[in-house]
Amino acid sequence: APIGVFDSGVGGLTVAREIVRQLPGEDIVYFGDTARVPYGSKSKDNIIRFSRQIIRFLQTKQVKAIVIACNTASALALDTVRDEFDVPIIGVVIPGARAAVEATANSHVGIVGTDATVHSHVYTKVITGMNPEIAVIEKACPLFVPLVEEGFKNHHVTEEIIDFYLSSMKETPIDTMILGCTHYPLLRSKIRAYMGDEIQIVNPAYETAMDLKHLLERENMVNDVADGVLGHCEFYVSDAADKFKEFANSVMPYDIST
Ligand code: DGN
Repeated sequence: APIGVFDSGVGGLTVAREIVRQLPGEDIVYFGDTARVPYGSKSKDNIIRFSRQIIRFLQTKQVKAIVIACNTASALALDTVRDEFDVPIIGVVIPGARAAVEATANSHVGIVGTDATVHSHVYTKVITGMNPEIAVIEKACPLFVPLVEEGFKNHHVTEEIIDFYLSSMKETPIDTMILGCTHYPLLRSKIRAYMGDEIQIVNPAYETAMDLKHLLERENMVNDVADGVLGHCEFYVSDAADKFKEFANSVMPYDIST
């Protein structure tokens, strides 16, 4: 059975990419809600409603587990939908938070994400729930998403916007930073260059794929690579398939078909 992965659009591909790397034998069914992106500016009720619809769709594909590959949907919908469905559902927030708690040496962690993720304070709640000593500083960076989607990664405006959003965080003592939005790992080298080499950068996509691997191992559900045959990825979107495909081909380790 495949793994279901969903996101508000293309961002979750950074999570799918990590799953392919860490669990190369697994089949993946990916759903990108490109008709309703961005989730970052939507209300909690709607994000829960969208997530339910997508989970029902993924269940028609007989998925054995579902990854909410979107920080915004993980932050706002995971708690609700996890109790409503039988299939195991994991999000990206808890794995990312746990990695940051383990990584920080001075107990100061910075979070960047969408408006919705930051205003939910979910990362702060999860981190301080794991270790109340840790001070968390959050910053919404909504313009990072369109910059990545429009291919502006190497444009000088991206550096200016990074400076605009992160200059105050740079003044704080944080030694660990969570890239709390699916698109931000694609700006990682720029953020790293700006924040400096001393900062440890946590990519929740990577941590989530590790958690998924542990979950499948626990449940004895791992699909090993048999005879060199890798897992197959199937992609579904709610709009603009061509644009999705172009972006996916720049993120995934191989060309995709939809
Ligand atoms: N996938 C969203 C997230 O990780 O928060 C970012 C895209 C969006 O919906 N704004």
